[in-house]
Amino acid sequence: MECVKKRASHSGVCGRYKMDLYLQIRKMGINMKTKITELLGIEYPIIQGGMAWVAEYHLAAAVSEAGGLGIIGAGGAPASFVREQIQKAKELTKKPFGVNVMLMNPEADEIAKVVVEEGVKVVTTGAGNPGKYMAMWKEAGIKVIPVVASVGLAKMMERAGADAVVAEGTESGGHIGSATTMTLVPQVVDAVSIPVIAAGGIADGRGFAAAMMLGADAVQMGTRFLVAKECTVHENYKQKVIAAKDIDSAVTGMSNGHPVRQIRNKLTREYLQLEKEGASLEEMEKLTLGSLRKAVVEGDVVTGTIMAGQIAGMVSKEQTCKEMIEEIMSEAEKLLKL
Ligand code: TUI
Repeated sequence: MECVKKRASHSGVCGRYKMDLYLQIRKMGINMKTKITELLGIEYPIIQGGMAWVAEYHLAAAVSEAGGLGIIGAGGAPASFVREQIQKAKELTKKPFGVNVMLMNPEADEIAKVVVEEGVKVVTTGAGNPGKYMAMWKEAGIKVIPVVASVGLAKMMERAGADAVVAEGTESGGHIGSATTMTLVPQVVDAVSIPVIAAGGIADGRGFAAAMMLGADAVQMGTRFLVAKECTVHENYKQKVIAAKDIDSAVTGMSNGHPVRQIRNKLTREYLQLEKEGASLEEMEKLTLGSLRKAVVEGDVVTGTIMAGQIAGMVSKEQTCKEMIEEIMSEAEKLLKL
């Protein structure tokens, strides 16, 4: 995407820019190279979201083996568990994989050290500002890719030395910001010089192609990989994602500063009711304590949290990671070749 990313400060798309874009598209295809494939040493510019509880080593290794970048999601897990996950992934793949450090994790400081000690190649972060770990990670030669939901944080991360950013729109599952992918990605692309990975609402070749048109160098997908054959999430969880329609997600926690997108169920109805009644944070937290684990591990999709993005409505079947990635790349190839 070298030419595409010669984006100047486009207040409009100039003729030269259009020509560069056209030439770049002609060069793309299944053997698509972008700044991200080069930076990370991967075959396809597809990154798997570091979903808490869901993105464990089987899924991460399968995505990396299929030519994308698999990510182990540390979520709220203890540092010792994250270390084990990394060691198990190394047994399944020699290809690069990453770890997502969820910054609200009480053991984030320890996990930040574990990724260095274990020689992890790529770190993504979520739900906060990873500034305090940046020097240590960079010194260890780790590629650091913070997930951001705003232009402001993207610029701050570039200044702090990030190698790329994931611009994640509000269509995503889990903890979200407020800007949509369609509006956030091009604004982040214009604001920073490092590569941008688009996330939120992307699950097929059309979404992939659209992200490229917005100036992204790769996509990150979570919801589609949730239903991958190699994803060990409980079968009930997968079936809820597969059955979901376009408007079946709800955002809880808007009133308390912890917005989380998840599939509607008894839990979301009760949570939203508490919010309406102005309940205390404690009361709301009582409902969600351990609720993600309940859904992912135990398959309780009634009182558990089923985090998933809005694109769940389009995710309709279980496939291997390889099938998913190859299908997306071949759809995108047709679309982008015009
Ligand atoms: O982190 C995510 N998505 C997540 S984390 C997660 S674990 C969790 N479990 C239960 C409740 C809450 C979280 C589930 N899904 N995506 C990346 C992301 N980061 N989205 C939004 C942000 C974000 C938000 C605020 C990043 C930074 C930020 O503030 C930065 C600052 O300056 O503090």
